[in-house]
Amino acid sequence: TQHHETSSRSAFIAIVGKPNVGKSSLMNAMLGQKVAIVSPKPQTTRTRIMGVLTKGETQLVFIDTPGMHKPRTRLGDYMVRSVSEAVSGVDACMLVVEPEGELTESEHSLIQSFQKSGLPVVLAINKIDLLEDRSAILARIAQLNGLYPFASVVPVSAVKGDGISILIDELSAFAQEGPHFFDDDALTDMPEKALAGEIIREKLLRLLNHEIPHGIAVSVERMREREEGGITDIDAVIYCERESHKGIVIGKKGAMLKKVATLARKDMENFFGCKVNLQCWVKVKEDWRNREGLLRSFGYDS
Ligand code: GDP
Ligand code: K
Ligand code: MG
Repeated sequence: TQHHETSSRSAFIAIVGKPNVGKSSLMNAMLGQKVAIVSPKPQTTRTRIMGVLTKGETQLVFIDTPGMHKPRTRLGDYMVRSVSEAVSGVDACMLVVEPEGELTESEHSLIQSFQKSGLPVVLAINKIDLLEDRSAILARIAQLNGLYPFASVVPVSAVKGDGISILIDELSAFAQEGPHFFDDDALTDMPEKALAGEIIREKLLRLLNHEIPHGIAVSVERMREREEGGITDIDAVIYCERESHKGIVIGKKGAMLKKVATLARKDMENFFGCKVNLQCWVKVKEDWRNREGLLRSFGYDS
């Protein structure tokens, strides 16, 4: 029998860092597609999301984690646990930090956990577009290099796209010989229904006031392509914690819900590559964040 020499390689990479540092934005920038939702609010990313990037023989599987924070609810607790689960068993970590300022306590404890595990870590200094004086990057690199023997340090901007291909190259160095775990054209492990729900949640996070979005969950009840093809019907329920929140989500004469649904539909059409007919309903489910059964029905497996 003939022996086929395979050179396919893959690496699992956990993306970690404090909330809002740009973890999801960086993963999306590397994938060239918005897979993880992004917003200026902490706790935007609730579950572990895998992003898949295949370039030639190398497949990188990114695990985008929720930021570290002190859990106050069962959902928060789940989010923190999914960070530590994501880090175990990966080939390397990518730690994302701000371009300036003191490191937080949670960042220091992450570095300590690297020290214990001896995990290779690529440090991404994100948001360098915000620096007025680019030469400040050198001092930042020197400061951070003193804290851990990082495999490499890459200054990047997820928003401007600076340094992204260097980052991909650095991370590719950790790929091990072996099969690809996903199809070469896959972008994520997230089921399409969950992705559609996340797109709606992102619009809500962007358009609504501070207090409400964390009390919101989206459940996509139906997603079906019509027989004649070309159009996909998507039915989604937006759950909020209070009757008063429901009014805000719907808005005056339904204006807010319409805006959310229009923006979400455009993103879905772009992502799924077909026309979408999106229907959204708003329901009240009090205190859903603390009820495990409901958490599971929203897709947060714990
Ligand atoms: P995460 O919580 O770490 O996943 O952070 P996100 O990816 O959700 O980003 C948080 C906020 O930072 C969003 O408003 C992003 O648009 C913004 N952001 C992310 N990367 C950059 C960057 O390179 N430059 C600037 N100026 N903003 C960024
Ligand atoms: K965020
Ligand atoms: Mg995120």
